[in-house]
Amino acid sequence: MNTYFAESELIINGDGSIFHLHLKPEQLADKVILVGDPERVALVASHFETKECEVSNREFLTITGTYHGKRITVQSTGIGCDNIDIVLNEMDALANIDFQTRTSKPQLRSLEFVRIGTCGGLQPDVPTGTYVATVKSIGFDGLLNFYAGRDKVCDLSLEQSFKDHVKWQDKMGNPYVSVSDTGLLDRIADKDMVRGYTIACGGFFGPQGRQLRVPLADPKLNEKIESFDYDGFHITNFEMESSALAGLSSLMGHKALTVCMVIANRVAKKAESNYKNDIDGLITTVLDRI
Ligand code: R1P
Ligand code: URA
Repeated sequence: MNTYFAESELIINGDGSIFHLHLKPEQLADKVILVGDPERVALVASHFETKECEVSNREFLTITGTYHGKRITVQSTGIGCDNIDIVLNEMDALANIDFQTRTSKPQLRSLEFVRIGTCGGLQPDVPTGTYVATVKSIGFDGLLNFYAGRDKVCDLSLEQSFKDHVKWQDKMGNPYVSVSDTGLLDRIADKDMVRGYTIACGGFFGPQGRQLRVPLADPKLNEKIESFDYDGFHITNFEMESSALAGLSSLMGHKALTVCMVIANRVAKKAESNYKNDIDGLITTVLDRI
């Protein structure tokens, strides 16, 4: 049976564009670069030789164009996994739902998502300026727990080892471990990138162990995260979107990878706030390899 997606479930604007992104199906490329900051969209698109459309609504700015002949959409997501839920579901709908009949198309159109982000380094060997590619992502955000296939796409063994190692407190939610696409990882994460496990947090302060004036539920959590070792991998970095991106992509039949530039090192207690020009190196590297 082909499910009919009612107006309330799949909201389409009067001009035929999807509710939040304001994008129309024909404006989406198969290769998608996701960035948090809308300003980073312009930086990515400054390398395009052609630009076919530029659309914006709220924090969601989209440009589709070509780089060395490859058709690419670059999309800002804003901050957090809640926005990844919107962007991934709306892009999947643009690709795989017929907006006229409001039913799924017969053939899956699989998209490639590469997120170019910034992150905090959690090990001494990932100083500011390092490029980190996420092999697996531990989601502190909880988003994937609301989807039925969660256990089939998550690494449950890593999930349990992590919880045991840090003596996870259930009141902090239920972390899940999503897995990046290995083909994208092999294509994009060359020797110029460190491969590691990433924690995607539902916040920049408390969930990442930054204590300003409000005390934390577990002040020792970051120390325990830093000492965790699984299959020779360490947890290299904190950011805020990779878990939902990899998890939802797996559930939808898409491919996803997150690569980030380290802008703060939590062990060395150093930060680089003036990073916006430096991230261009990571952008061109990804554009060449995507
Ligand atoms: C926090 O400052 C934001 O920066 C990181 C985090 O994931 C979070 O979105 O990524 P972006 O620079 O891509 O936004
Ligand atoms: N983004 C994060 O989420 N954390 C950091 O420490 C730096 C960038």
